Amino acid sequence: MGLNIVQKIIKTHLVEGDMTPGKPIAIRIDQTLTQDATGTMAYLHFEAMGLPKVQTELSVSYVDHNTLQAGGPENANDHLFLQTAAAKFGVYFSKAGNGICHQVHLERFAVPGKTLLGSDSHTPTAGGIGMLAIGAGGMDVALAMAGEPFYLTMPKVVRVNLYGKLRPFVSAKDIILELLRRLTVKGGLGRVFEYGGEGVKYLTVPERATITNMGAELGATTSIFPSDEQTYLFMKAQGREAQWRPLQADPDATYDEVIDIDLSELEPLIACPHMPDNVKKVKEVEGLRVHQVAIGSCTNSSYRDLKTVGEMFKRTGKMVHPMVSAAISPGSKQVLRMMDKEGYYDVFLRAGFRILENACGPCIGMGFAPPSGGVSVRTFNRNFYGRSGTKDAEVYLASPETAAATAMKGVITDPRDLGLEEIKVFLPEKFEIDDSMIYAPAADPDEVEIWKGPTINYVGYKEPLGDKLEGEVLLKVGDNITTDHIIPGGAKILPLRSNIPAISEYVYSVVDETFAQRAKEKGGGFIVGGENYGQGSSREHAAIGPMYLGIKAVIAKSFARIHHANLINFGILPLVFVNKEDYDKIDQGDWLEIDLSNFAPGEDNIITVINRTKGISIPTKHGLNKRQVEIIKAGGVLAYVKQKFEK
Ligand code: MIC
Ligand code: SF4
Repeated sequence: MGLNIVQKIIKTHLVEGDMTPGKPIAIRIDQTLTQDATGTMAYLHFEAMGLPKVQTELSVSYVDHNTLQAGGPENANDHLFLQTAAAKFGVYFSKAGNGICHQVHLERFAVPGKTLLGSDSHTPTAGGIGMLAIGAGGMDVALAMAGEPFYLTMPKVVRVNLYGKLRPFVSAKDIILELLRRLTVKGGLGRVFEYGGEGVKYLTVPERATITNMGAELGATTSIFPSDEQTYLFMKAQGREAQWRPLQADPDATYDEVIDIDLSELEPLIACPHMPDNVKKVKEVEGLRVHQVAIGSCTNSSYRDLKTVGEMFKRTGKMVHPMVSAAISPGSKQVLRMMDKEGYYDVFLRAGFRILENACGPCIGMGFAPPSGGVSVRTFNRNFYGRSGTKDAEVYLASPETAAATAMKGVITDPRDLGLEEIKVFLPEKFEIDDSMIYAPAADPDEVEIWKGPTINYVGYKEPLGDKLEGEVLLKVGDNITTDHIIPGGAKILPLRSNIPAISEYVYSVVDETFAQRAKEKGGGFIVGGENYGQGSSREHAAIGPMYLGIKAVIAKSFARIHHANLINFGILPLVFVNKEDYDKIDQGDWLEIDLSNFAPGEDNIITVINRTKGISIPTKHGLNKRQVEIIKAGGVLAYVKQKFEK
């Protein structure tokens, strides 16, 4: 029987399991990537494992998230730590100023047919080149660097059939927004989206990467495109044609589900506040007054995206509207140099754009926050409540075309209304290749001393749970809680990513300011959540912080994949209500007891939660496999692998 692309890659990397959807498997990881906000922890974990050198084919450490701290040495301390750790452990280091990890990885390192594990939820960006690229917590990435396989649930493979051709001013972003509109932020759970069909050949690698990038917002394990002529052209323009290889699904490949999208029917779409799946036609919200426009992020900051914006301003001769503050953050130094070379830097400056650093910047609330109650139109992938840095801002997500038209008019504008002729951006023959800010690992690691500033404060695991858990429900939350709710981003909190006691003070601070204090006073306890608990980012601080505050278990209706894995890694028991209505039978402040003496692997094993306050018993399931149960029992994965490495 023929194989699809996902099965082909998994088959050649399979270490455990048999590719039955829904069953646990383990795969070998060829490449890893980290970024600074999660990377500090990843290398601290790796150091704690006690190995001299990474075991992967290639590992890269990027600095792109916390680049411009306003006062305080934390960022600079982290960067130095990361640079010295990379040099010592055999990892390439991409310095701040070189670009956003996903954009740079696509340009310089990603290879079709290989596996990539990254400590960032948008790692699937590299699926645009035909890589099986998965986001995970820093601990899982540290384990992969240590040569351990990556454990996951064999996903269902969804074939997304693209046919027809996009109309002018409708672009890749609209394709993924259409999927989010149809499937919602939960629609991708346990699935990989494999793109195919006639429409694929018209999409360049960076356009494909926009789609696989934002596939993360579907909750998908990852997304992937075939490796074809387009892939070859992109890699050739990067001077990497020698690394190209073709990768296609067999003609008789089968899929668990199929979705059809007629590209010729799509029109410009926009995700409205405060969820990426709150998608409407641009036409439906046209005319809304906008205060700022931001073009950039790992979703839409490629050569193609910026050149399209540049051409729109050049051809209309328009300026940014006087009442709009508009900014561009290029995806990488390469993109910036291309813009410079082709004269678009000048176009942007003349048009009145602010040019921000080529980094994550405003996407993670690092500056450029909207005014109070303001409306911001962004080409990014997330518009979660408060993420922009302004609590009451209204953030919309759209294509570069829509963002550019909106910046000109000062109100949300359908780019087709500008009356411009179609803009076609072709790949350049050769990109401006400049790897001068990427450093190879040290030739002699013994000569490198890892530099650790005083703001780096590591806590990797805690005491094992024991046989009986008891305590108070410290917080009860609703559906779709994001990791941004659990550990917010932003200029104040991000610099604390390598300081666990300090960052833990901010756990759930946007939901309930007194949470951390209460957790400490009560000596820990429980959290109760709704559906899709922990969606969004890969940040394991959303598990480490609660662990540090003594959270023993999270009981929810369902969990998002990466956060679920992160909870287990840090010894917090994730329990799922057997009957969803039981969610109503626990209130904040209730006293719970959980007997773990029969805690054993098994999908259907029941764990009874006794609500002492209400005098009732509530059945829950953990669904954990043998390895996961052992990890919880050991007090976290670090303690677990240490036992294993010592044997
Ligand atoms: C994000 O987009 O939320 C981040 C910041 O890139 C995170 C990682 C982090 O919190 O460090 C992600 O997506 O995984
Ligand atoms: Fe950076 Fe934003 Fe992409 Fe996360 S989503 S990696 S913060 S640009």
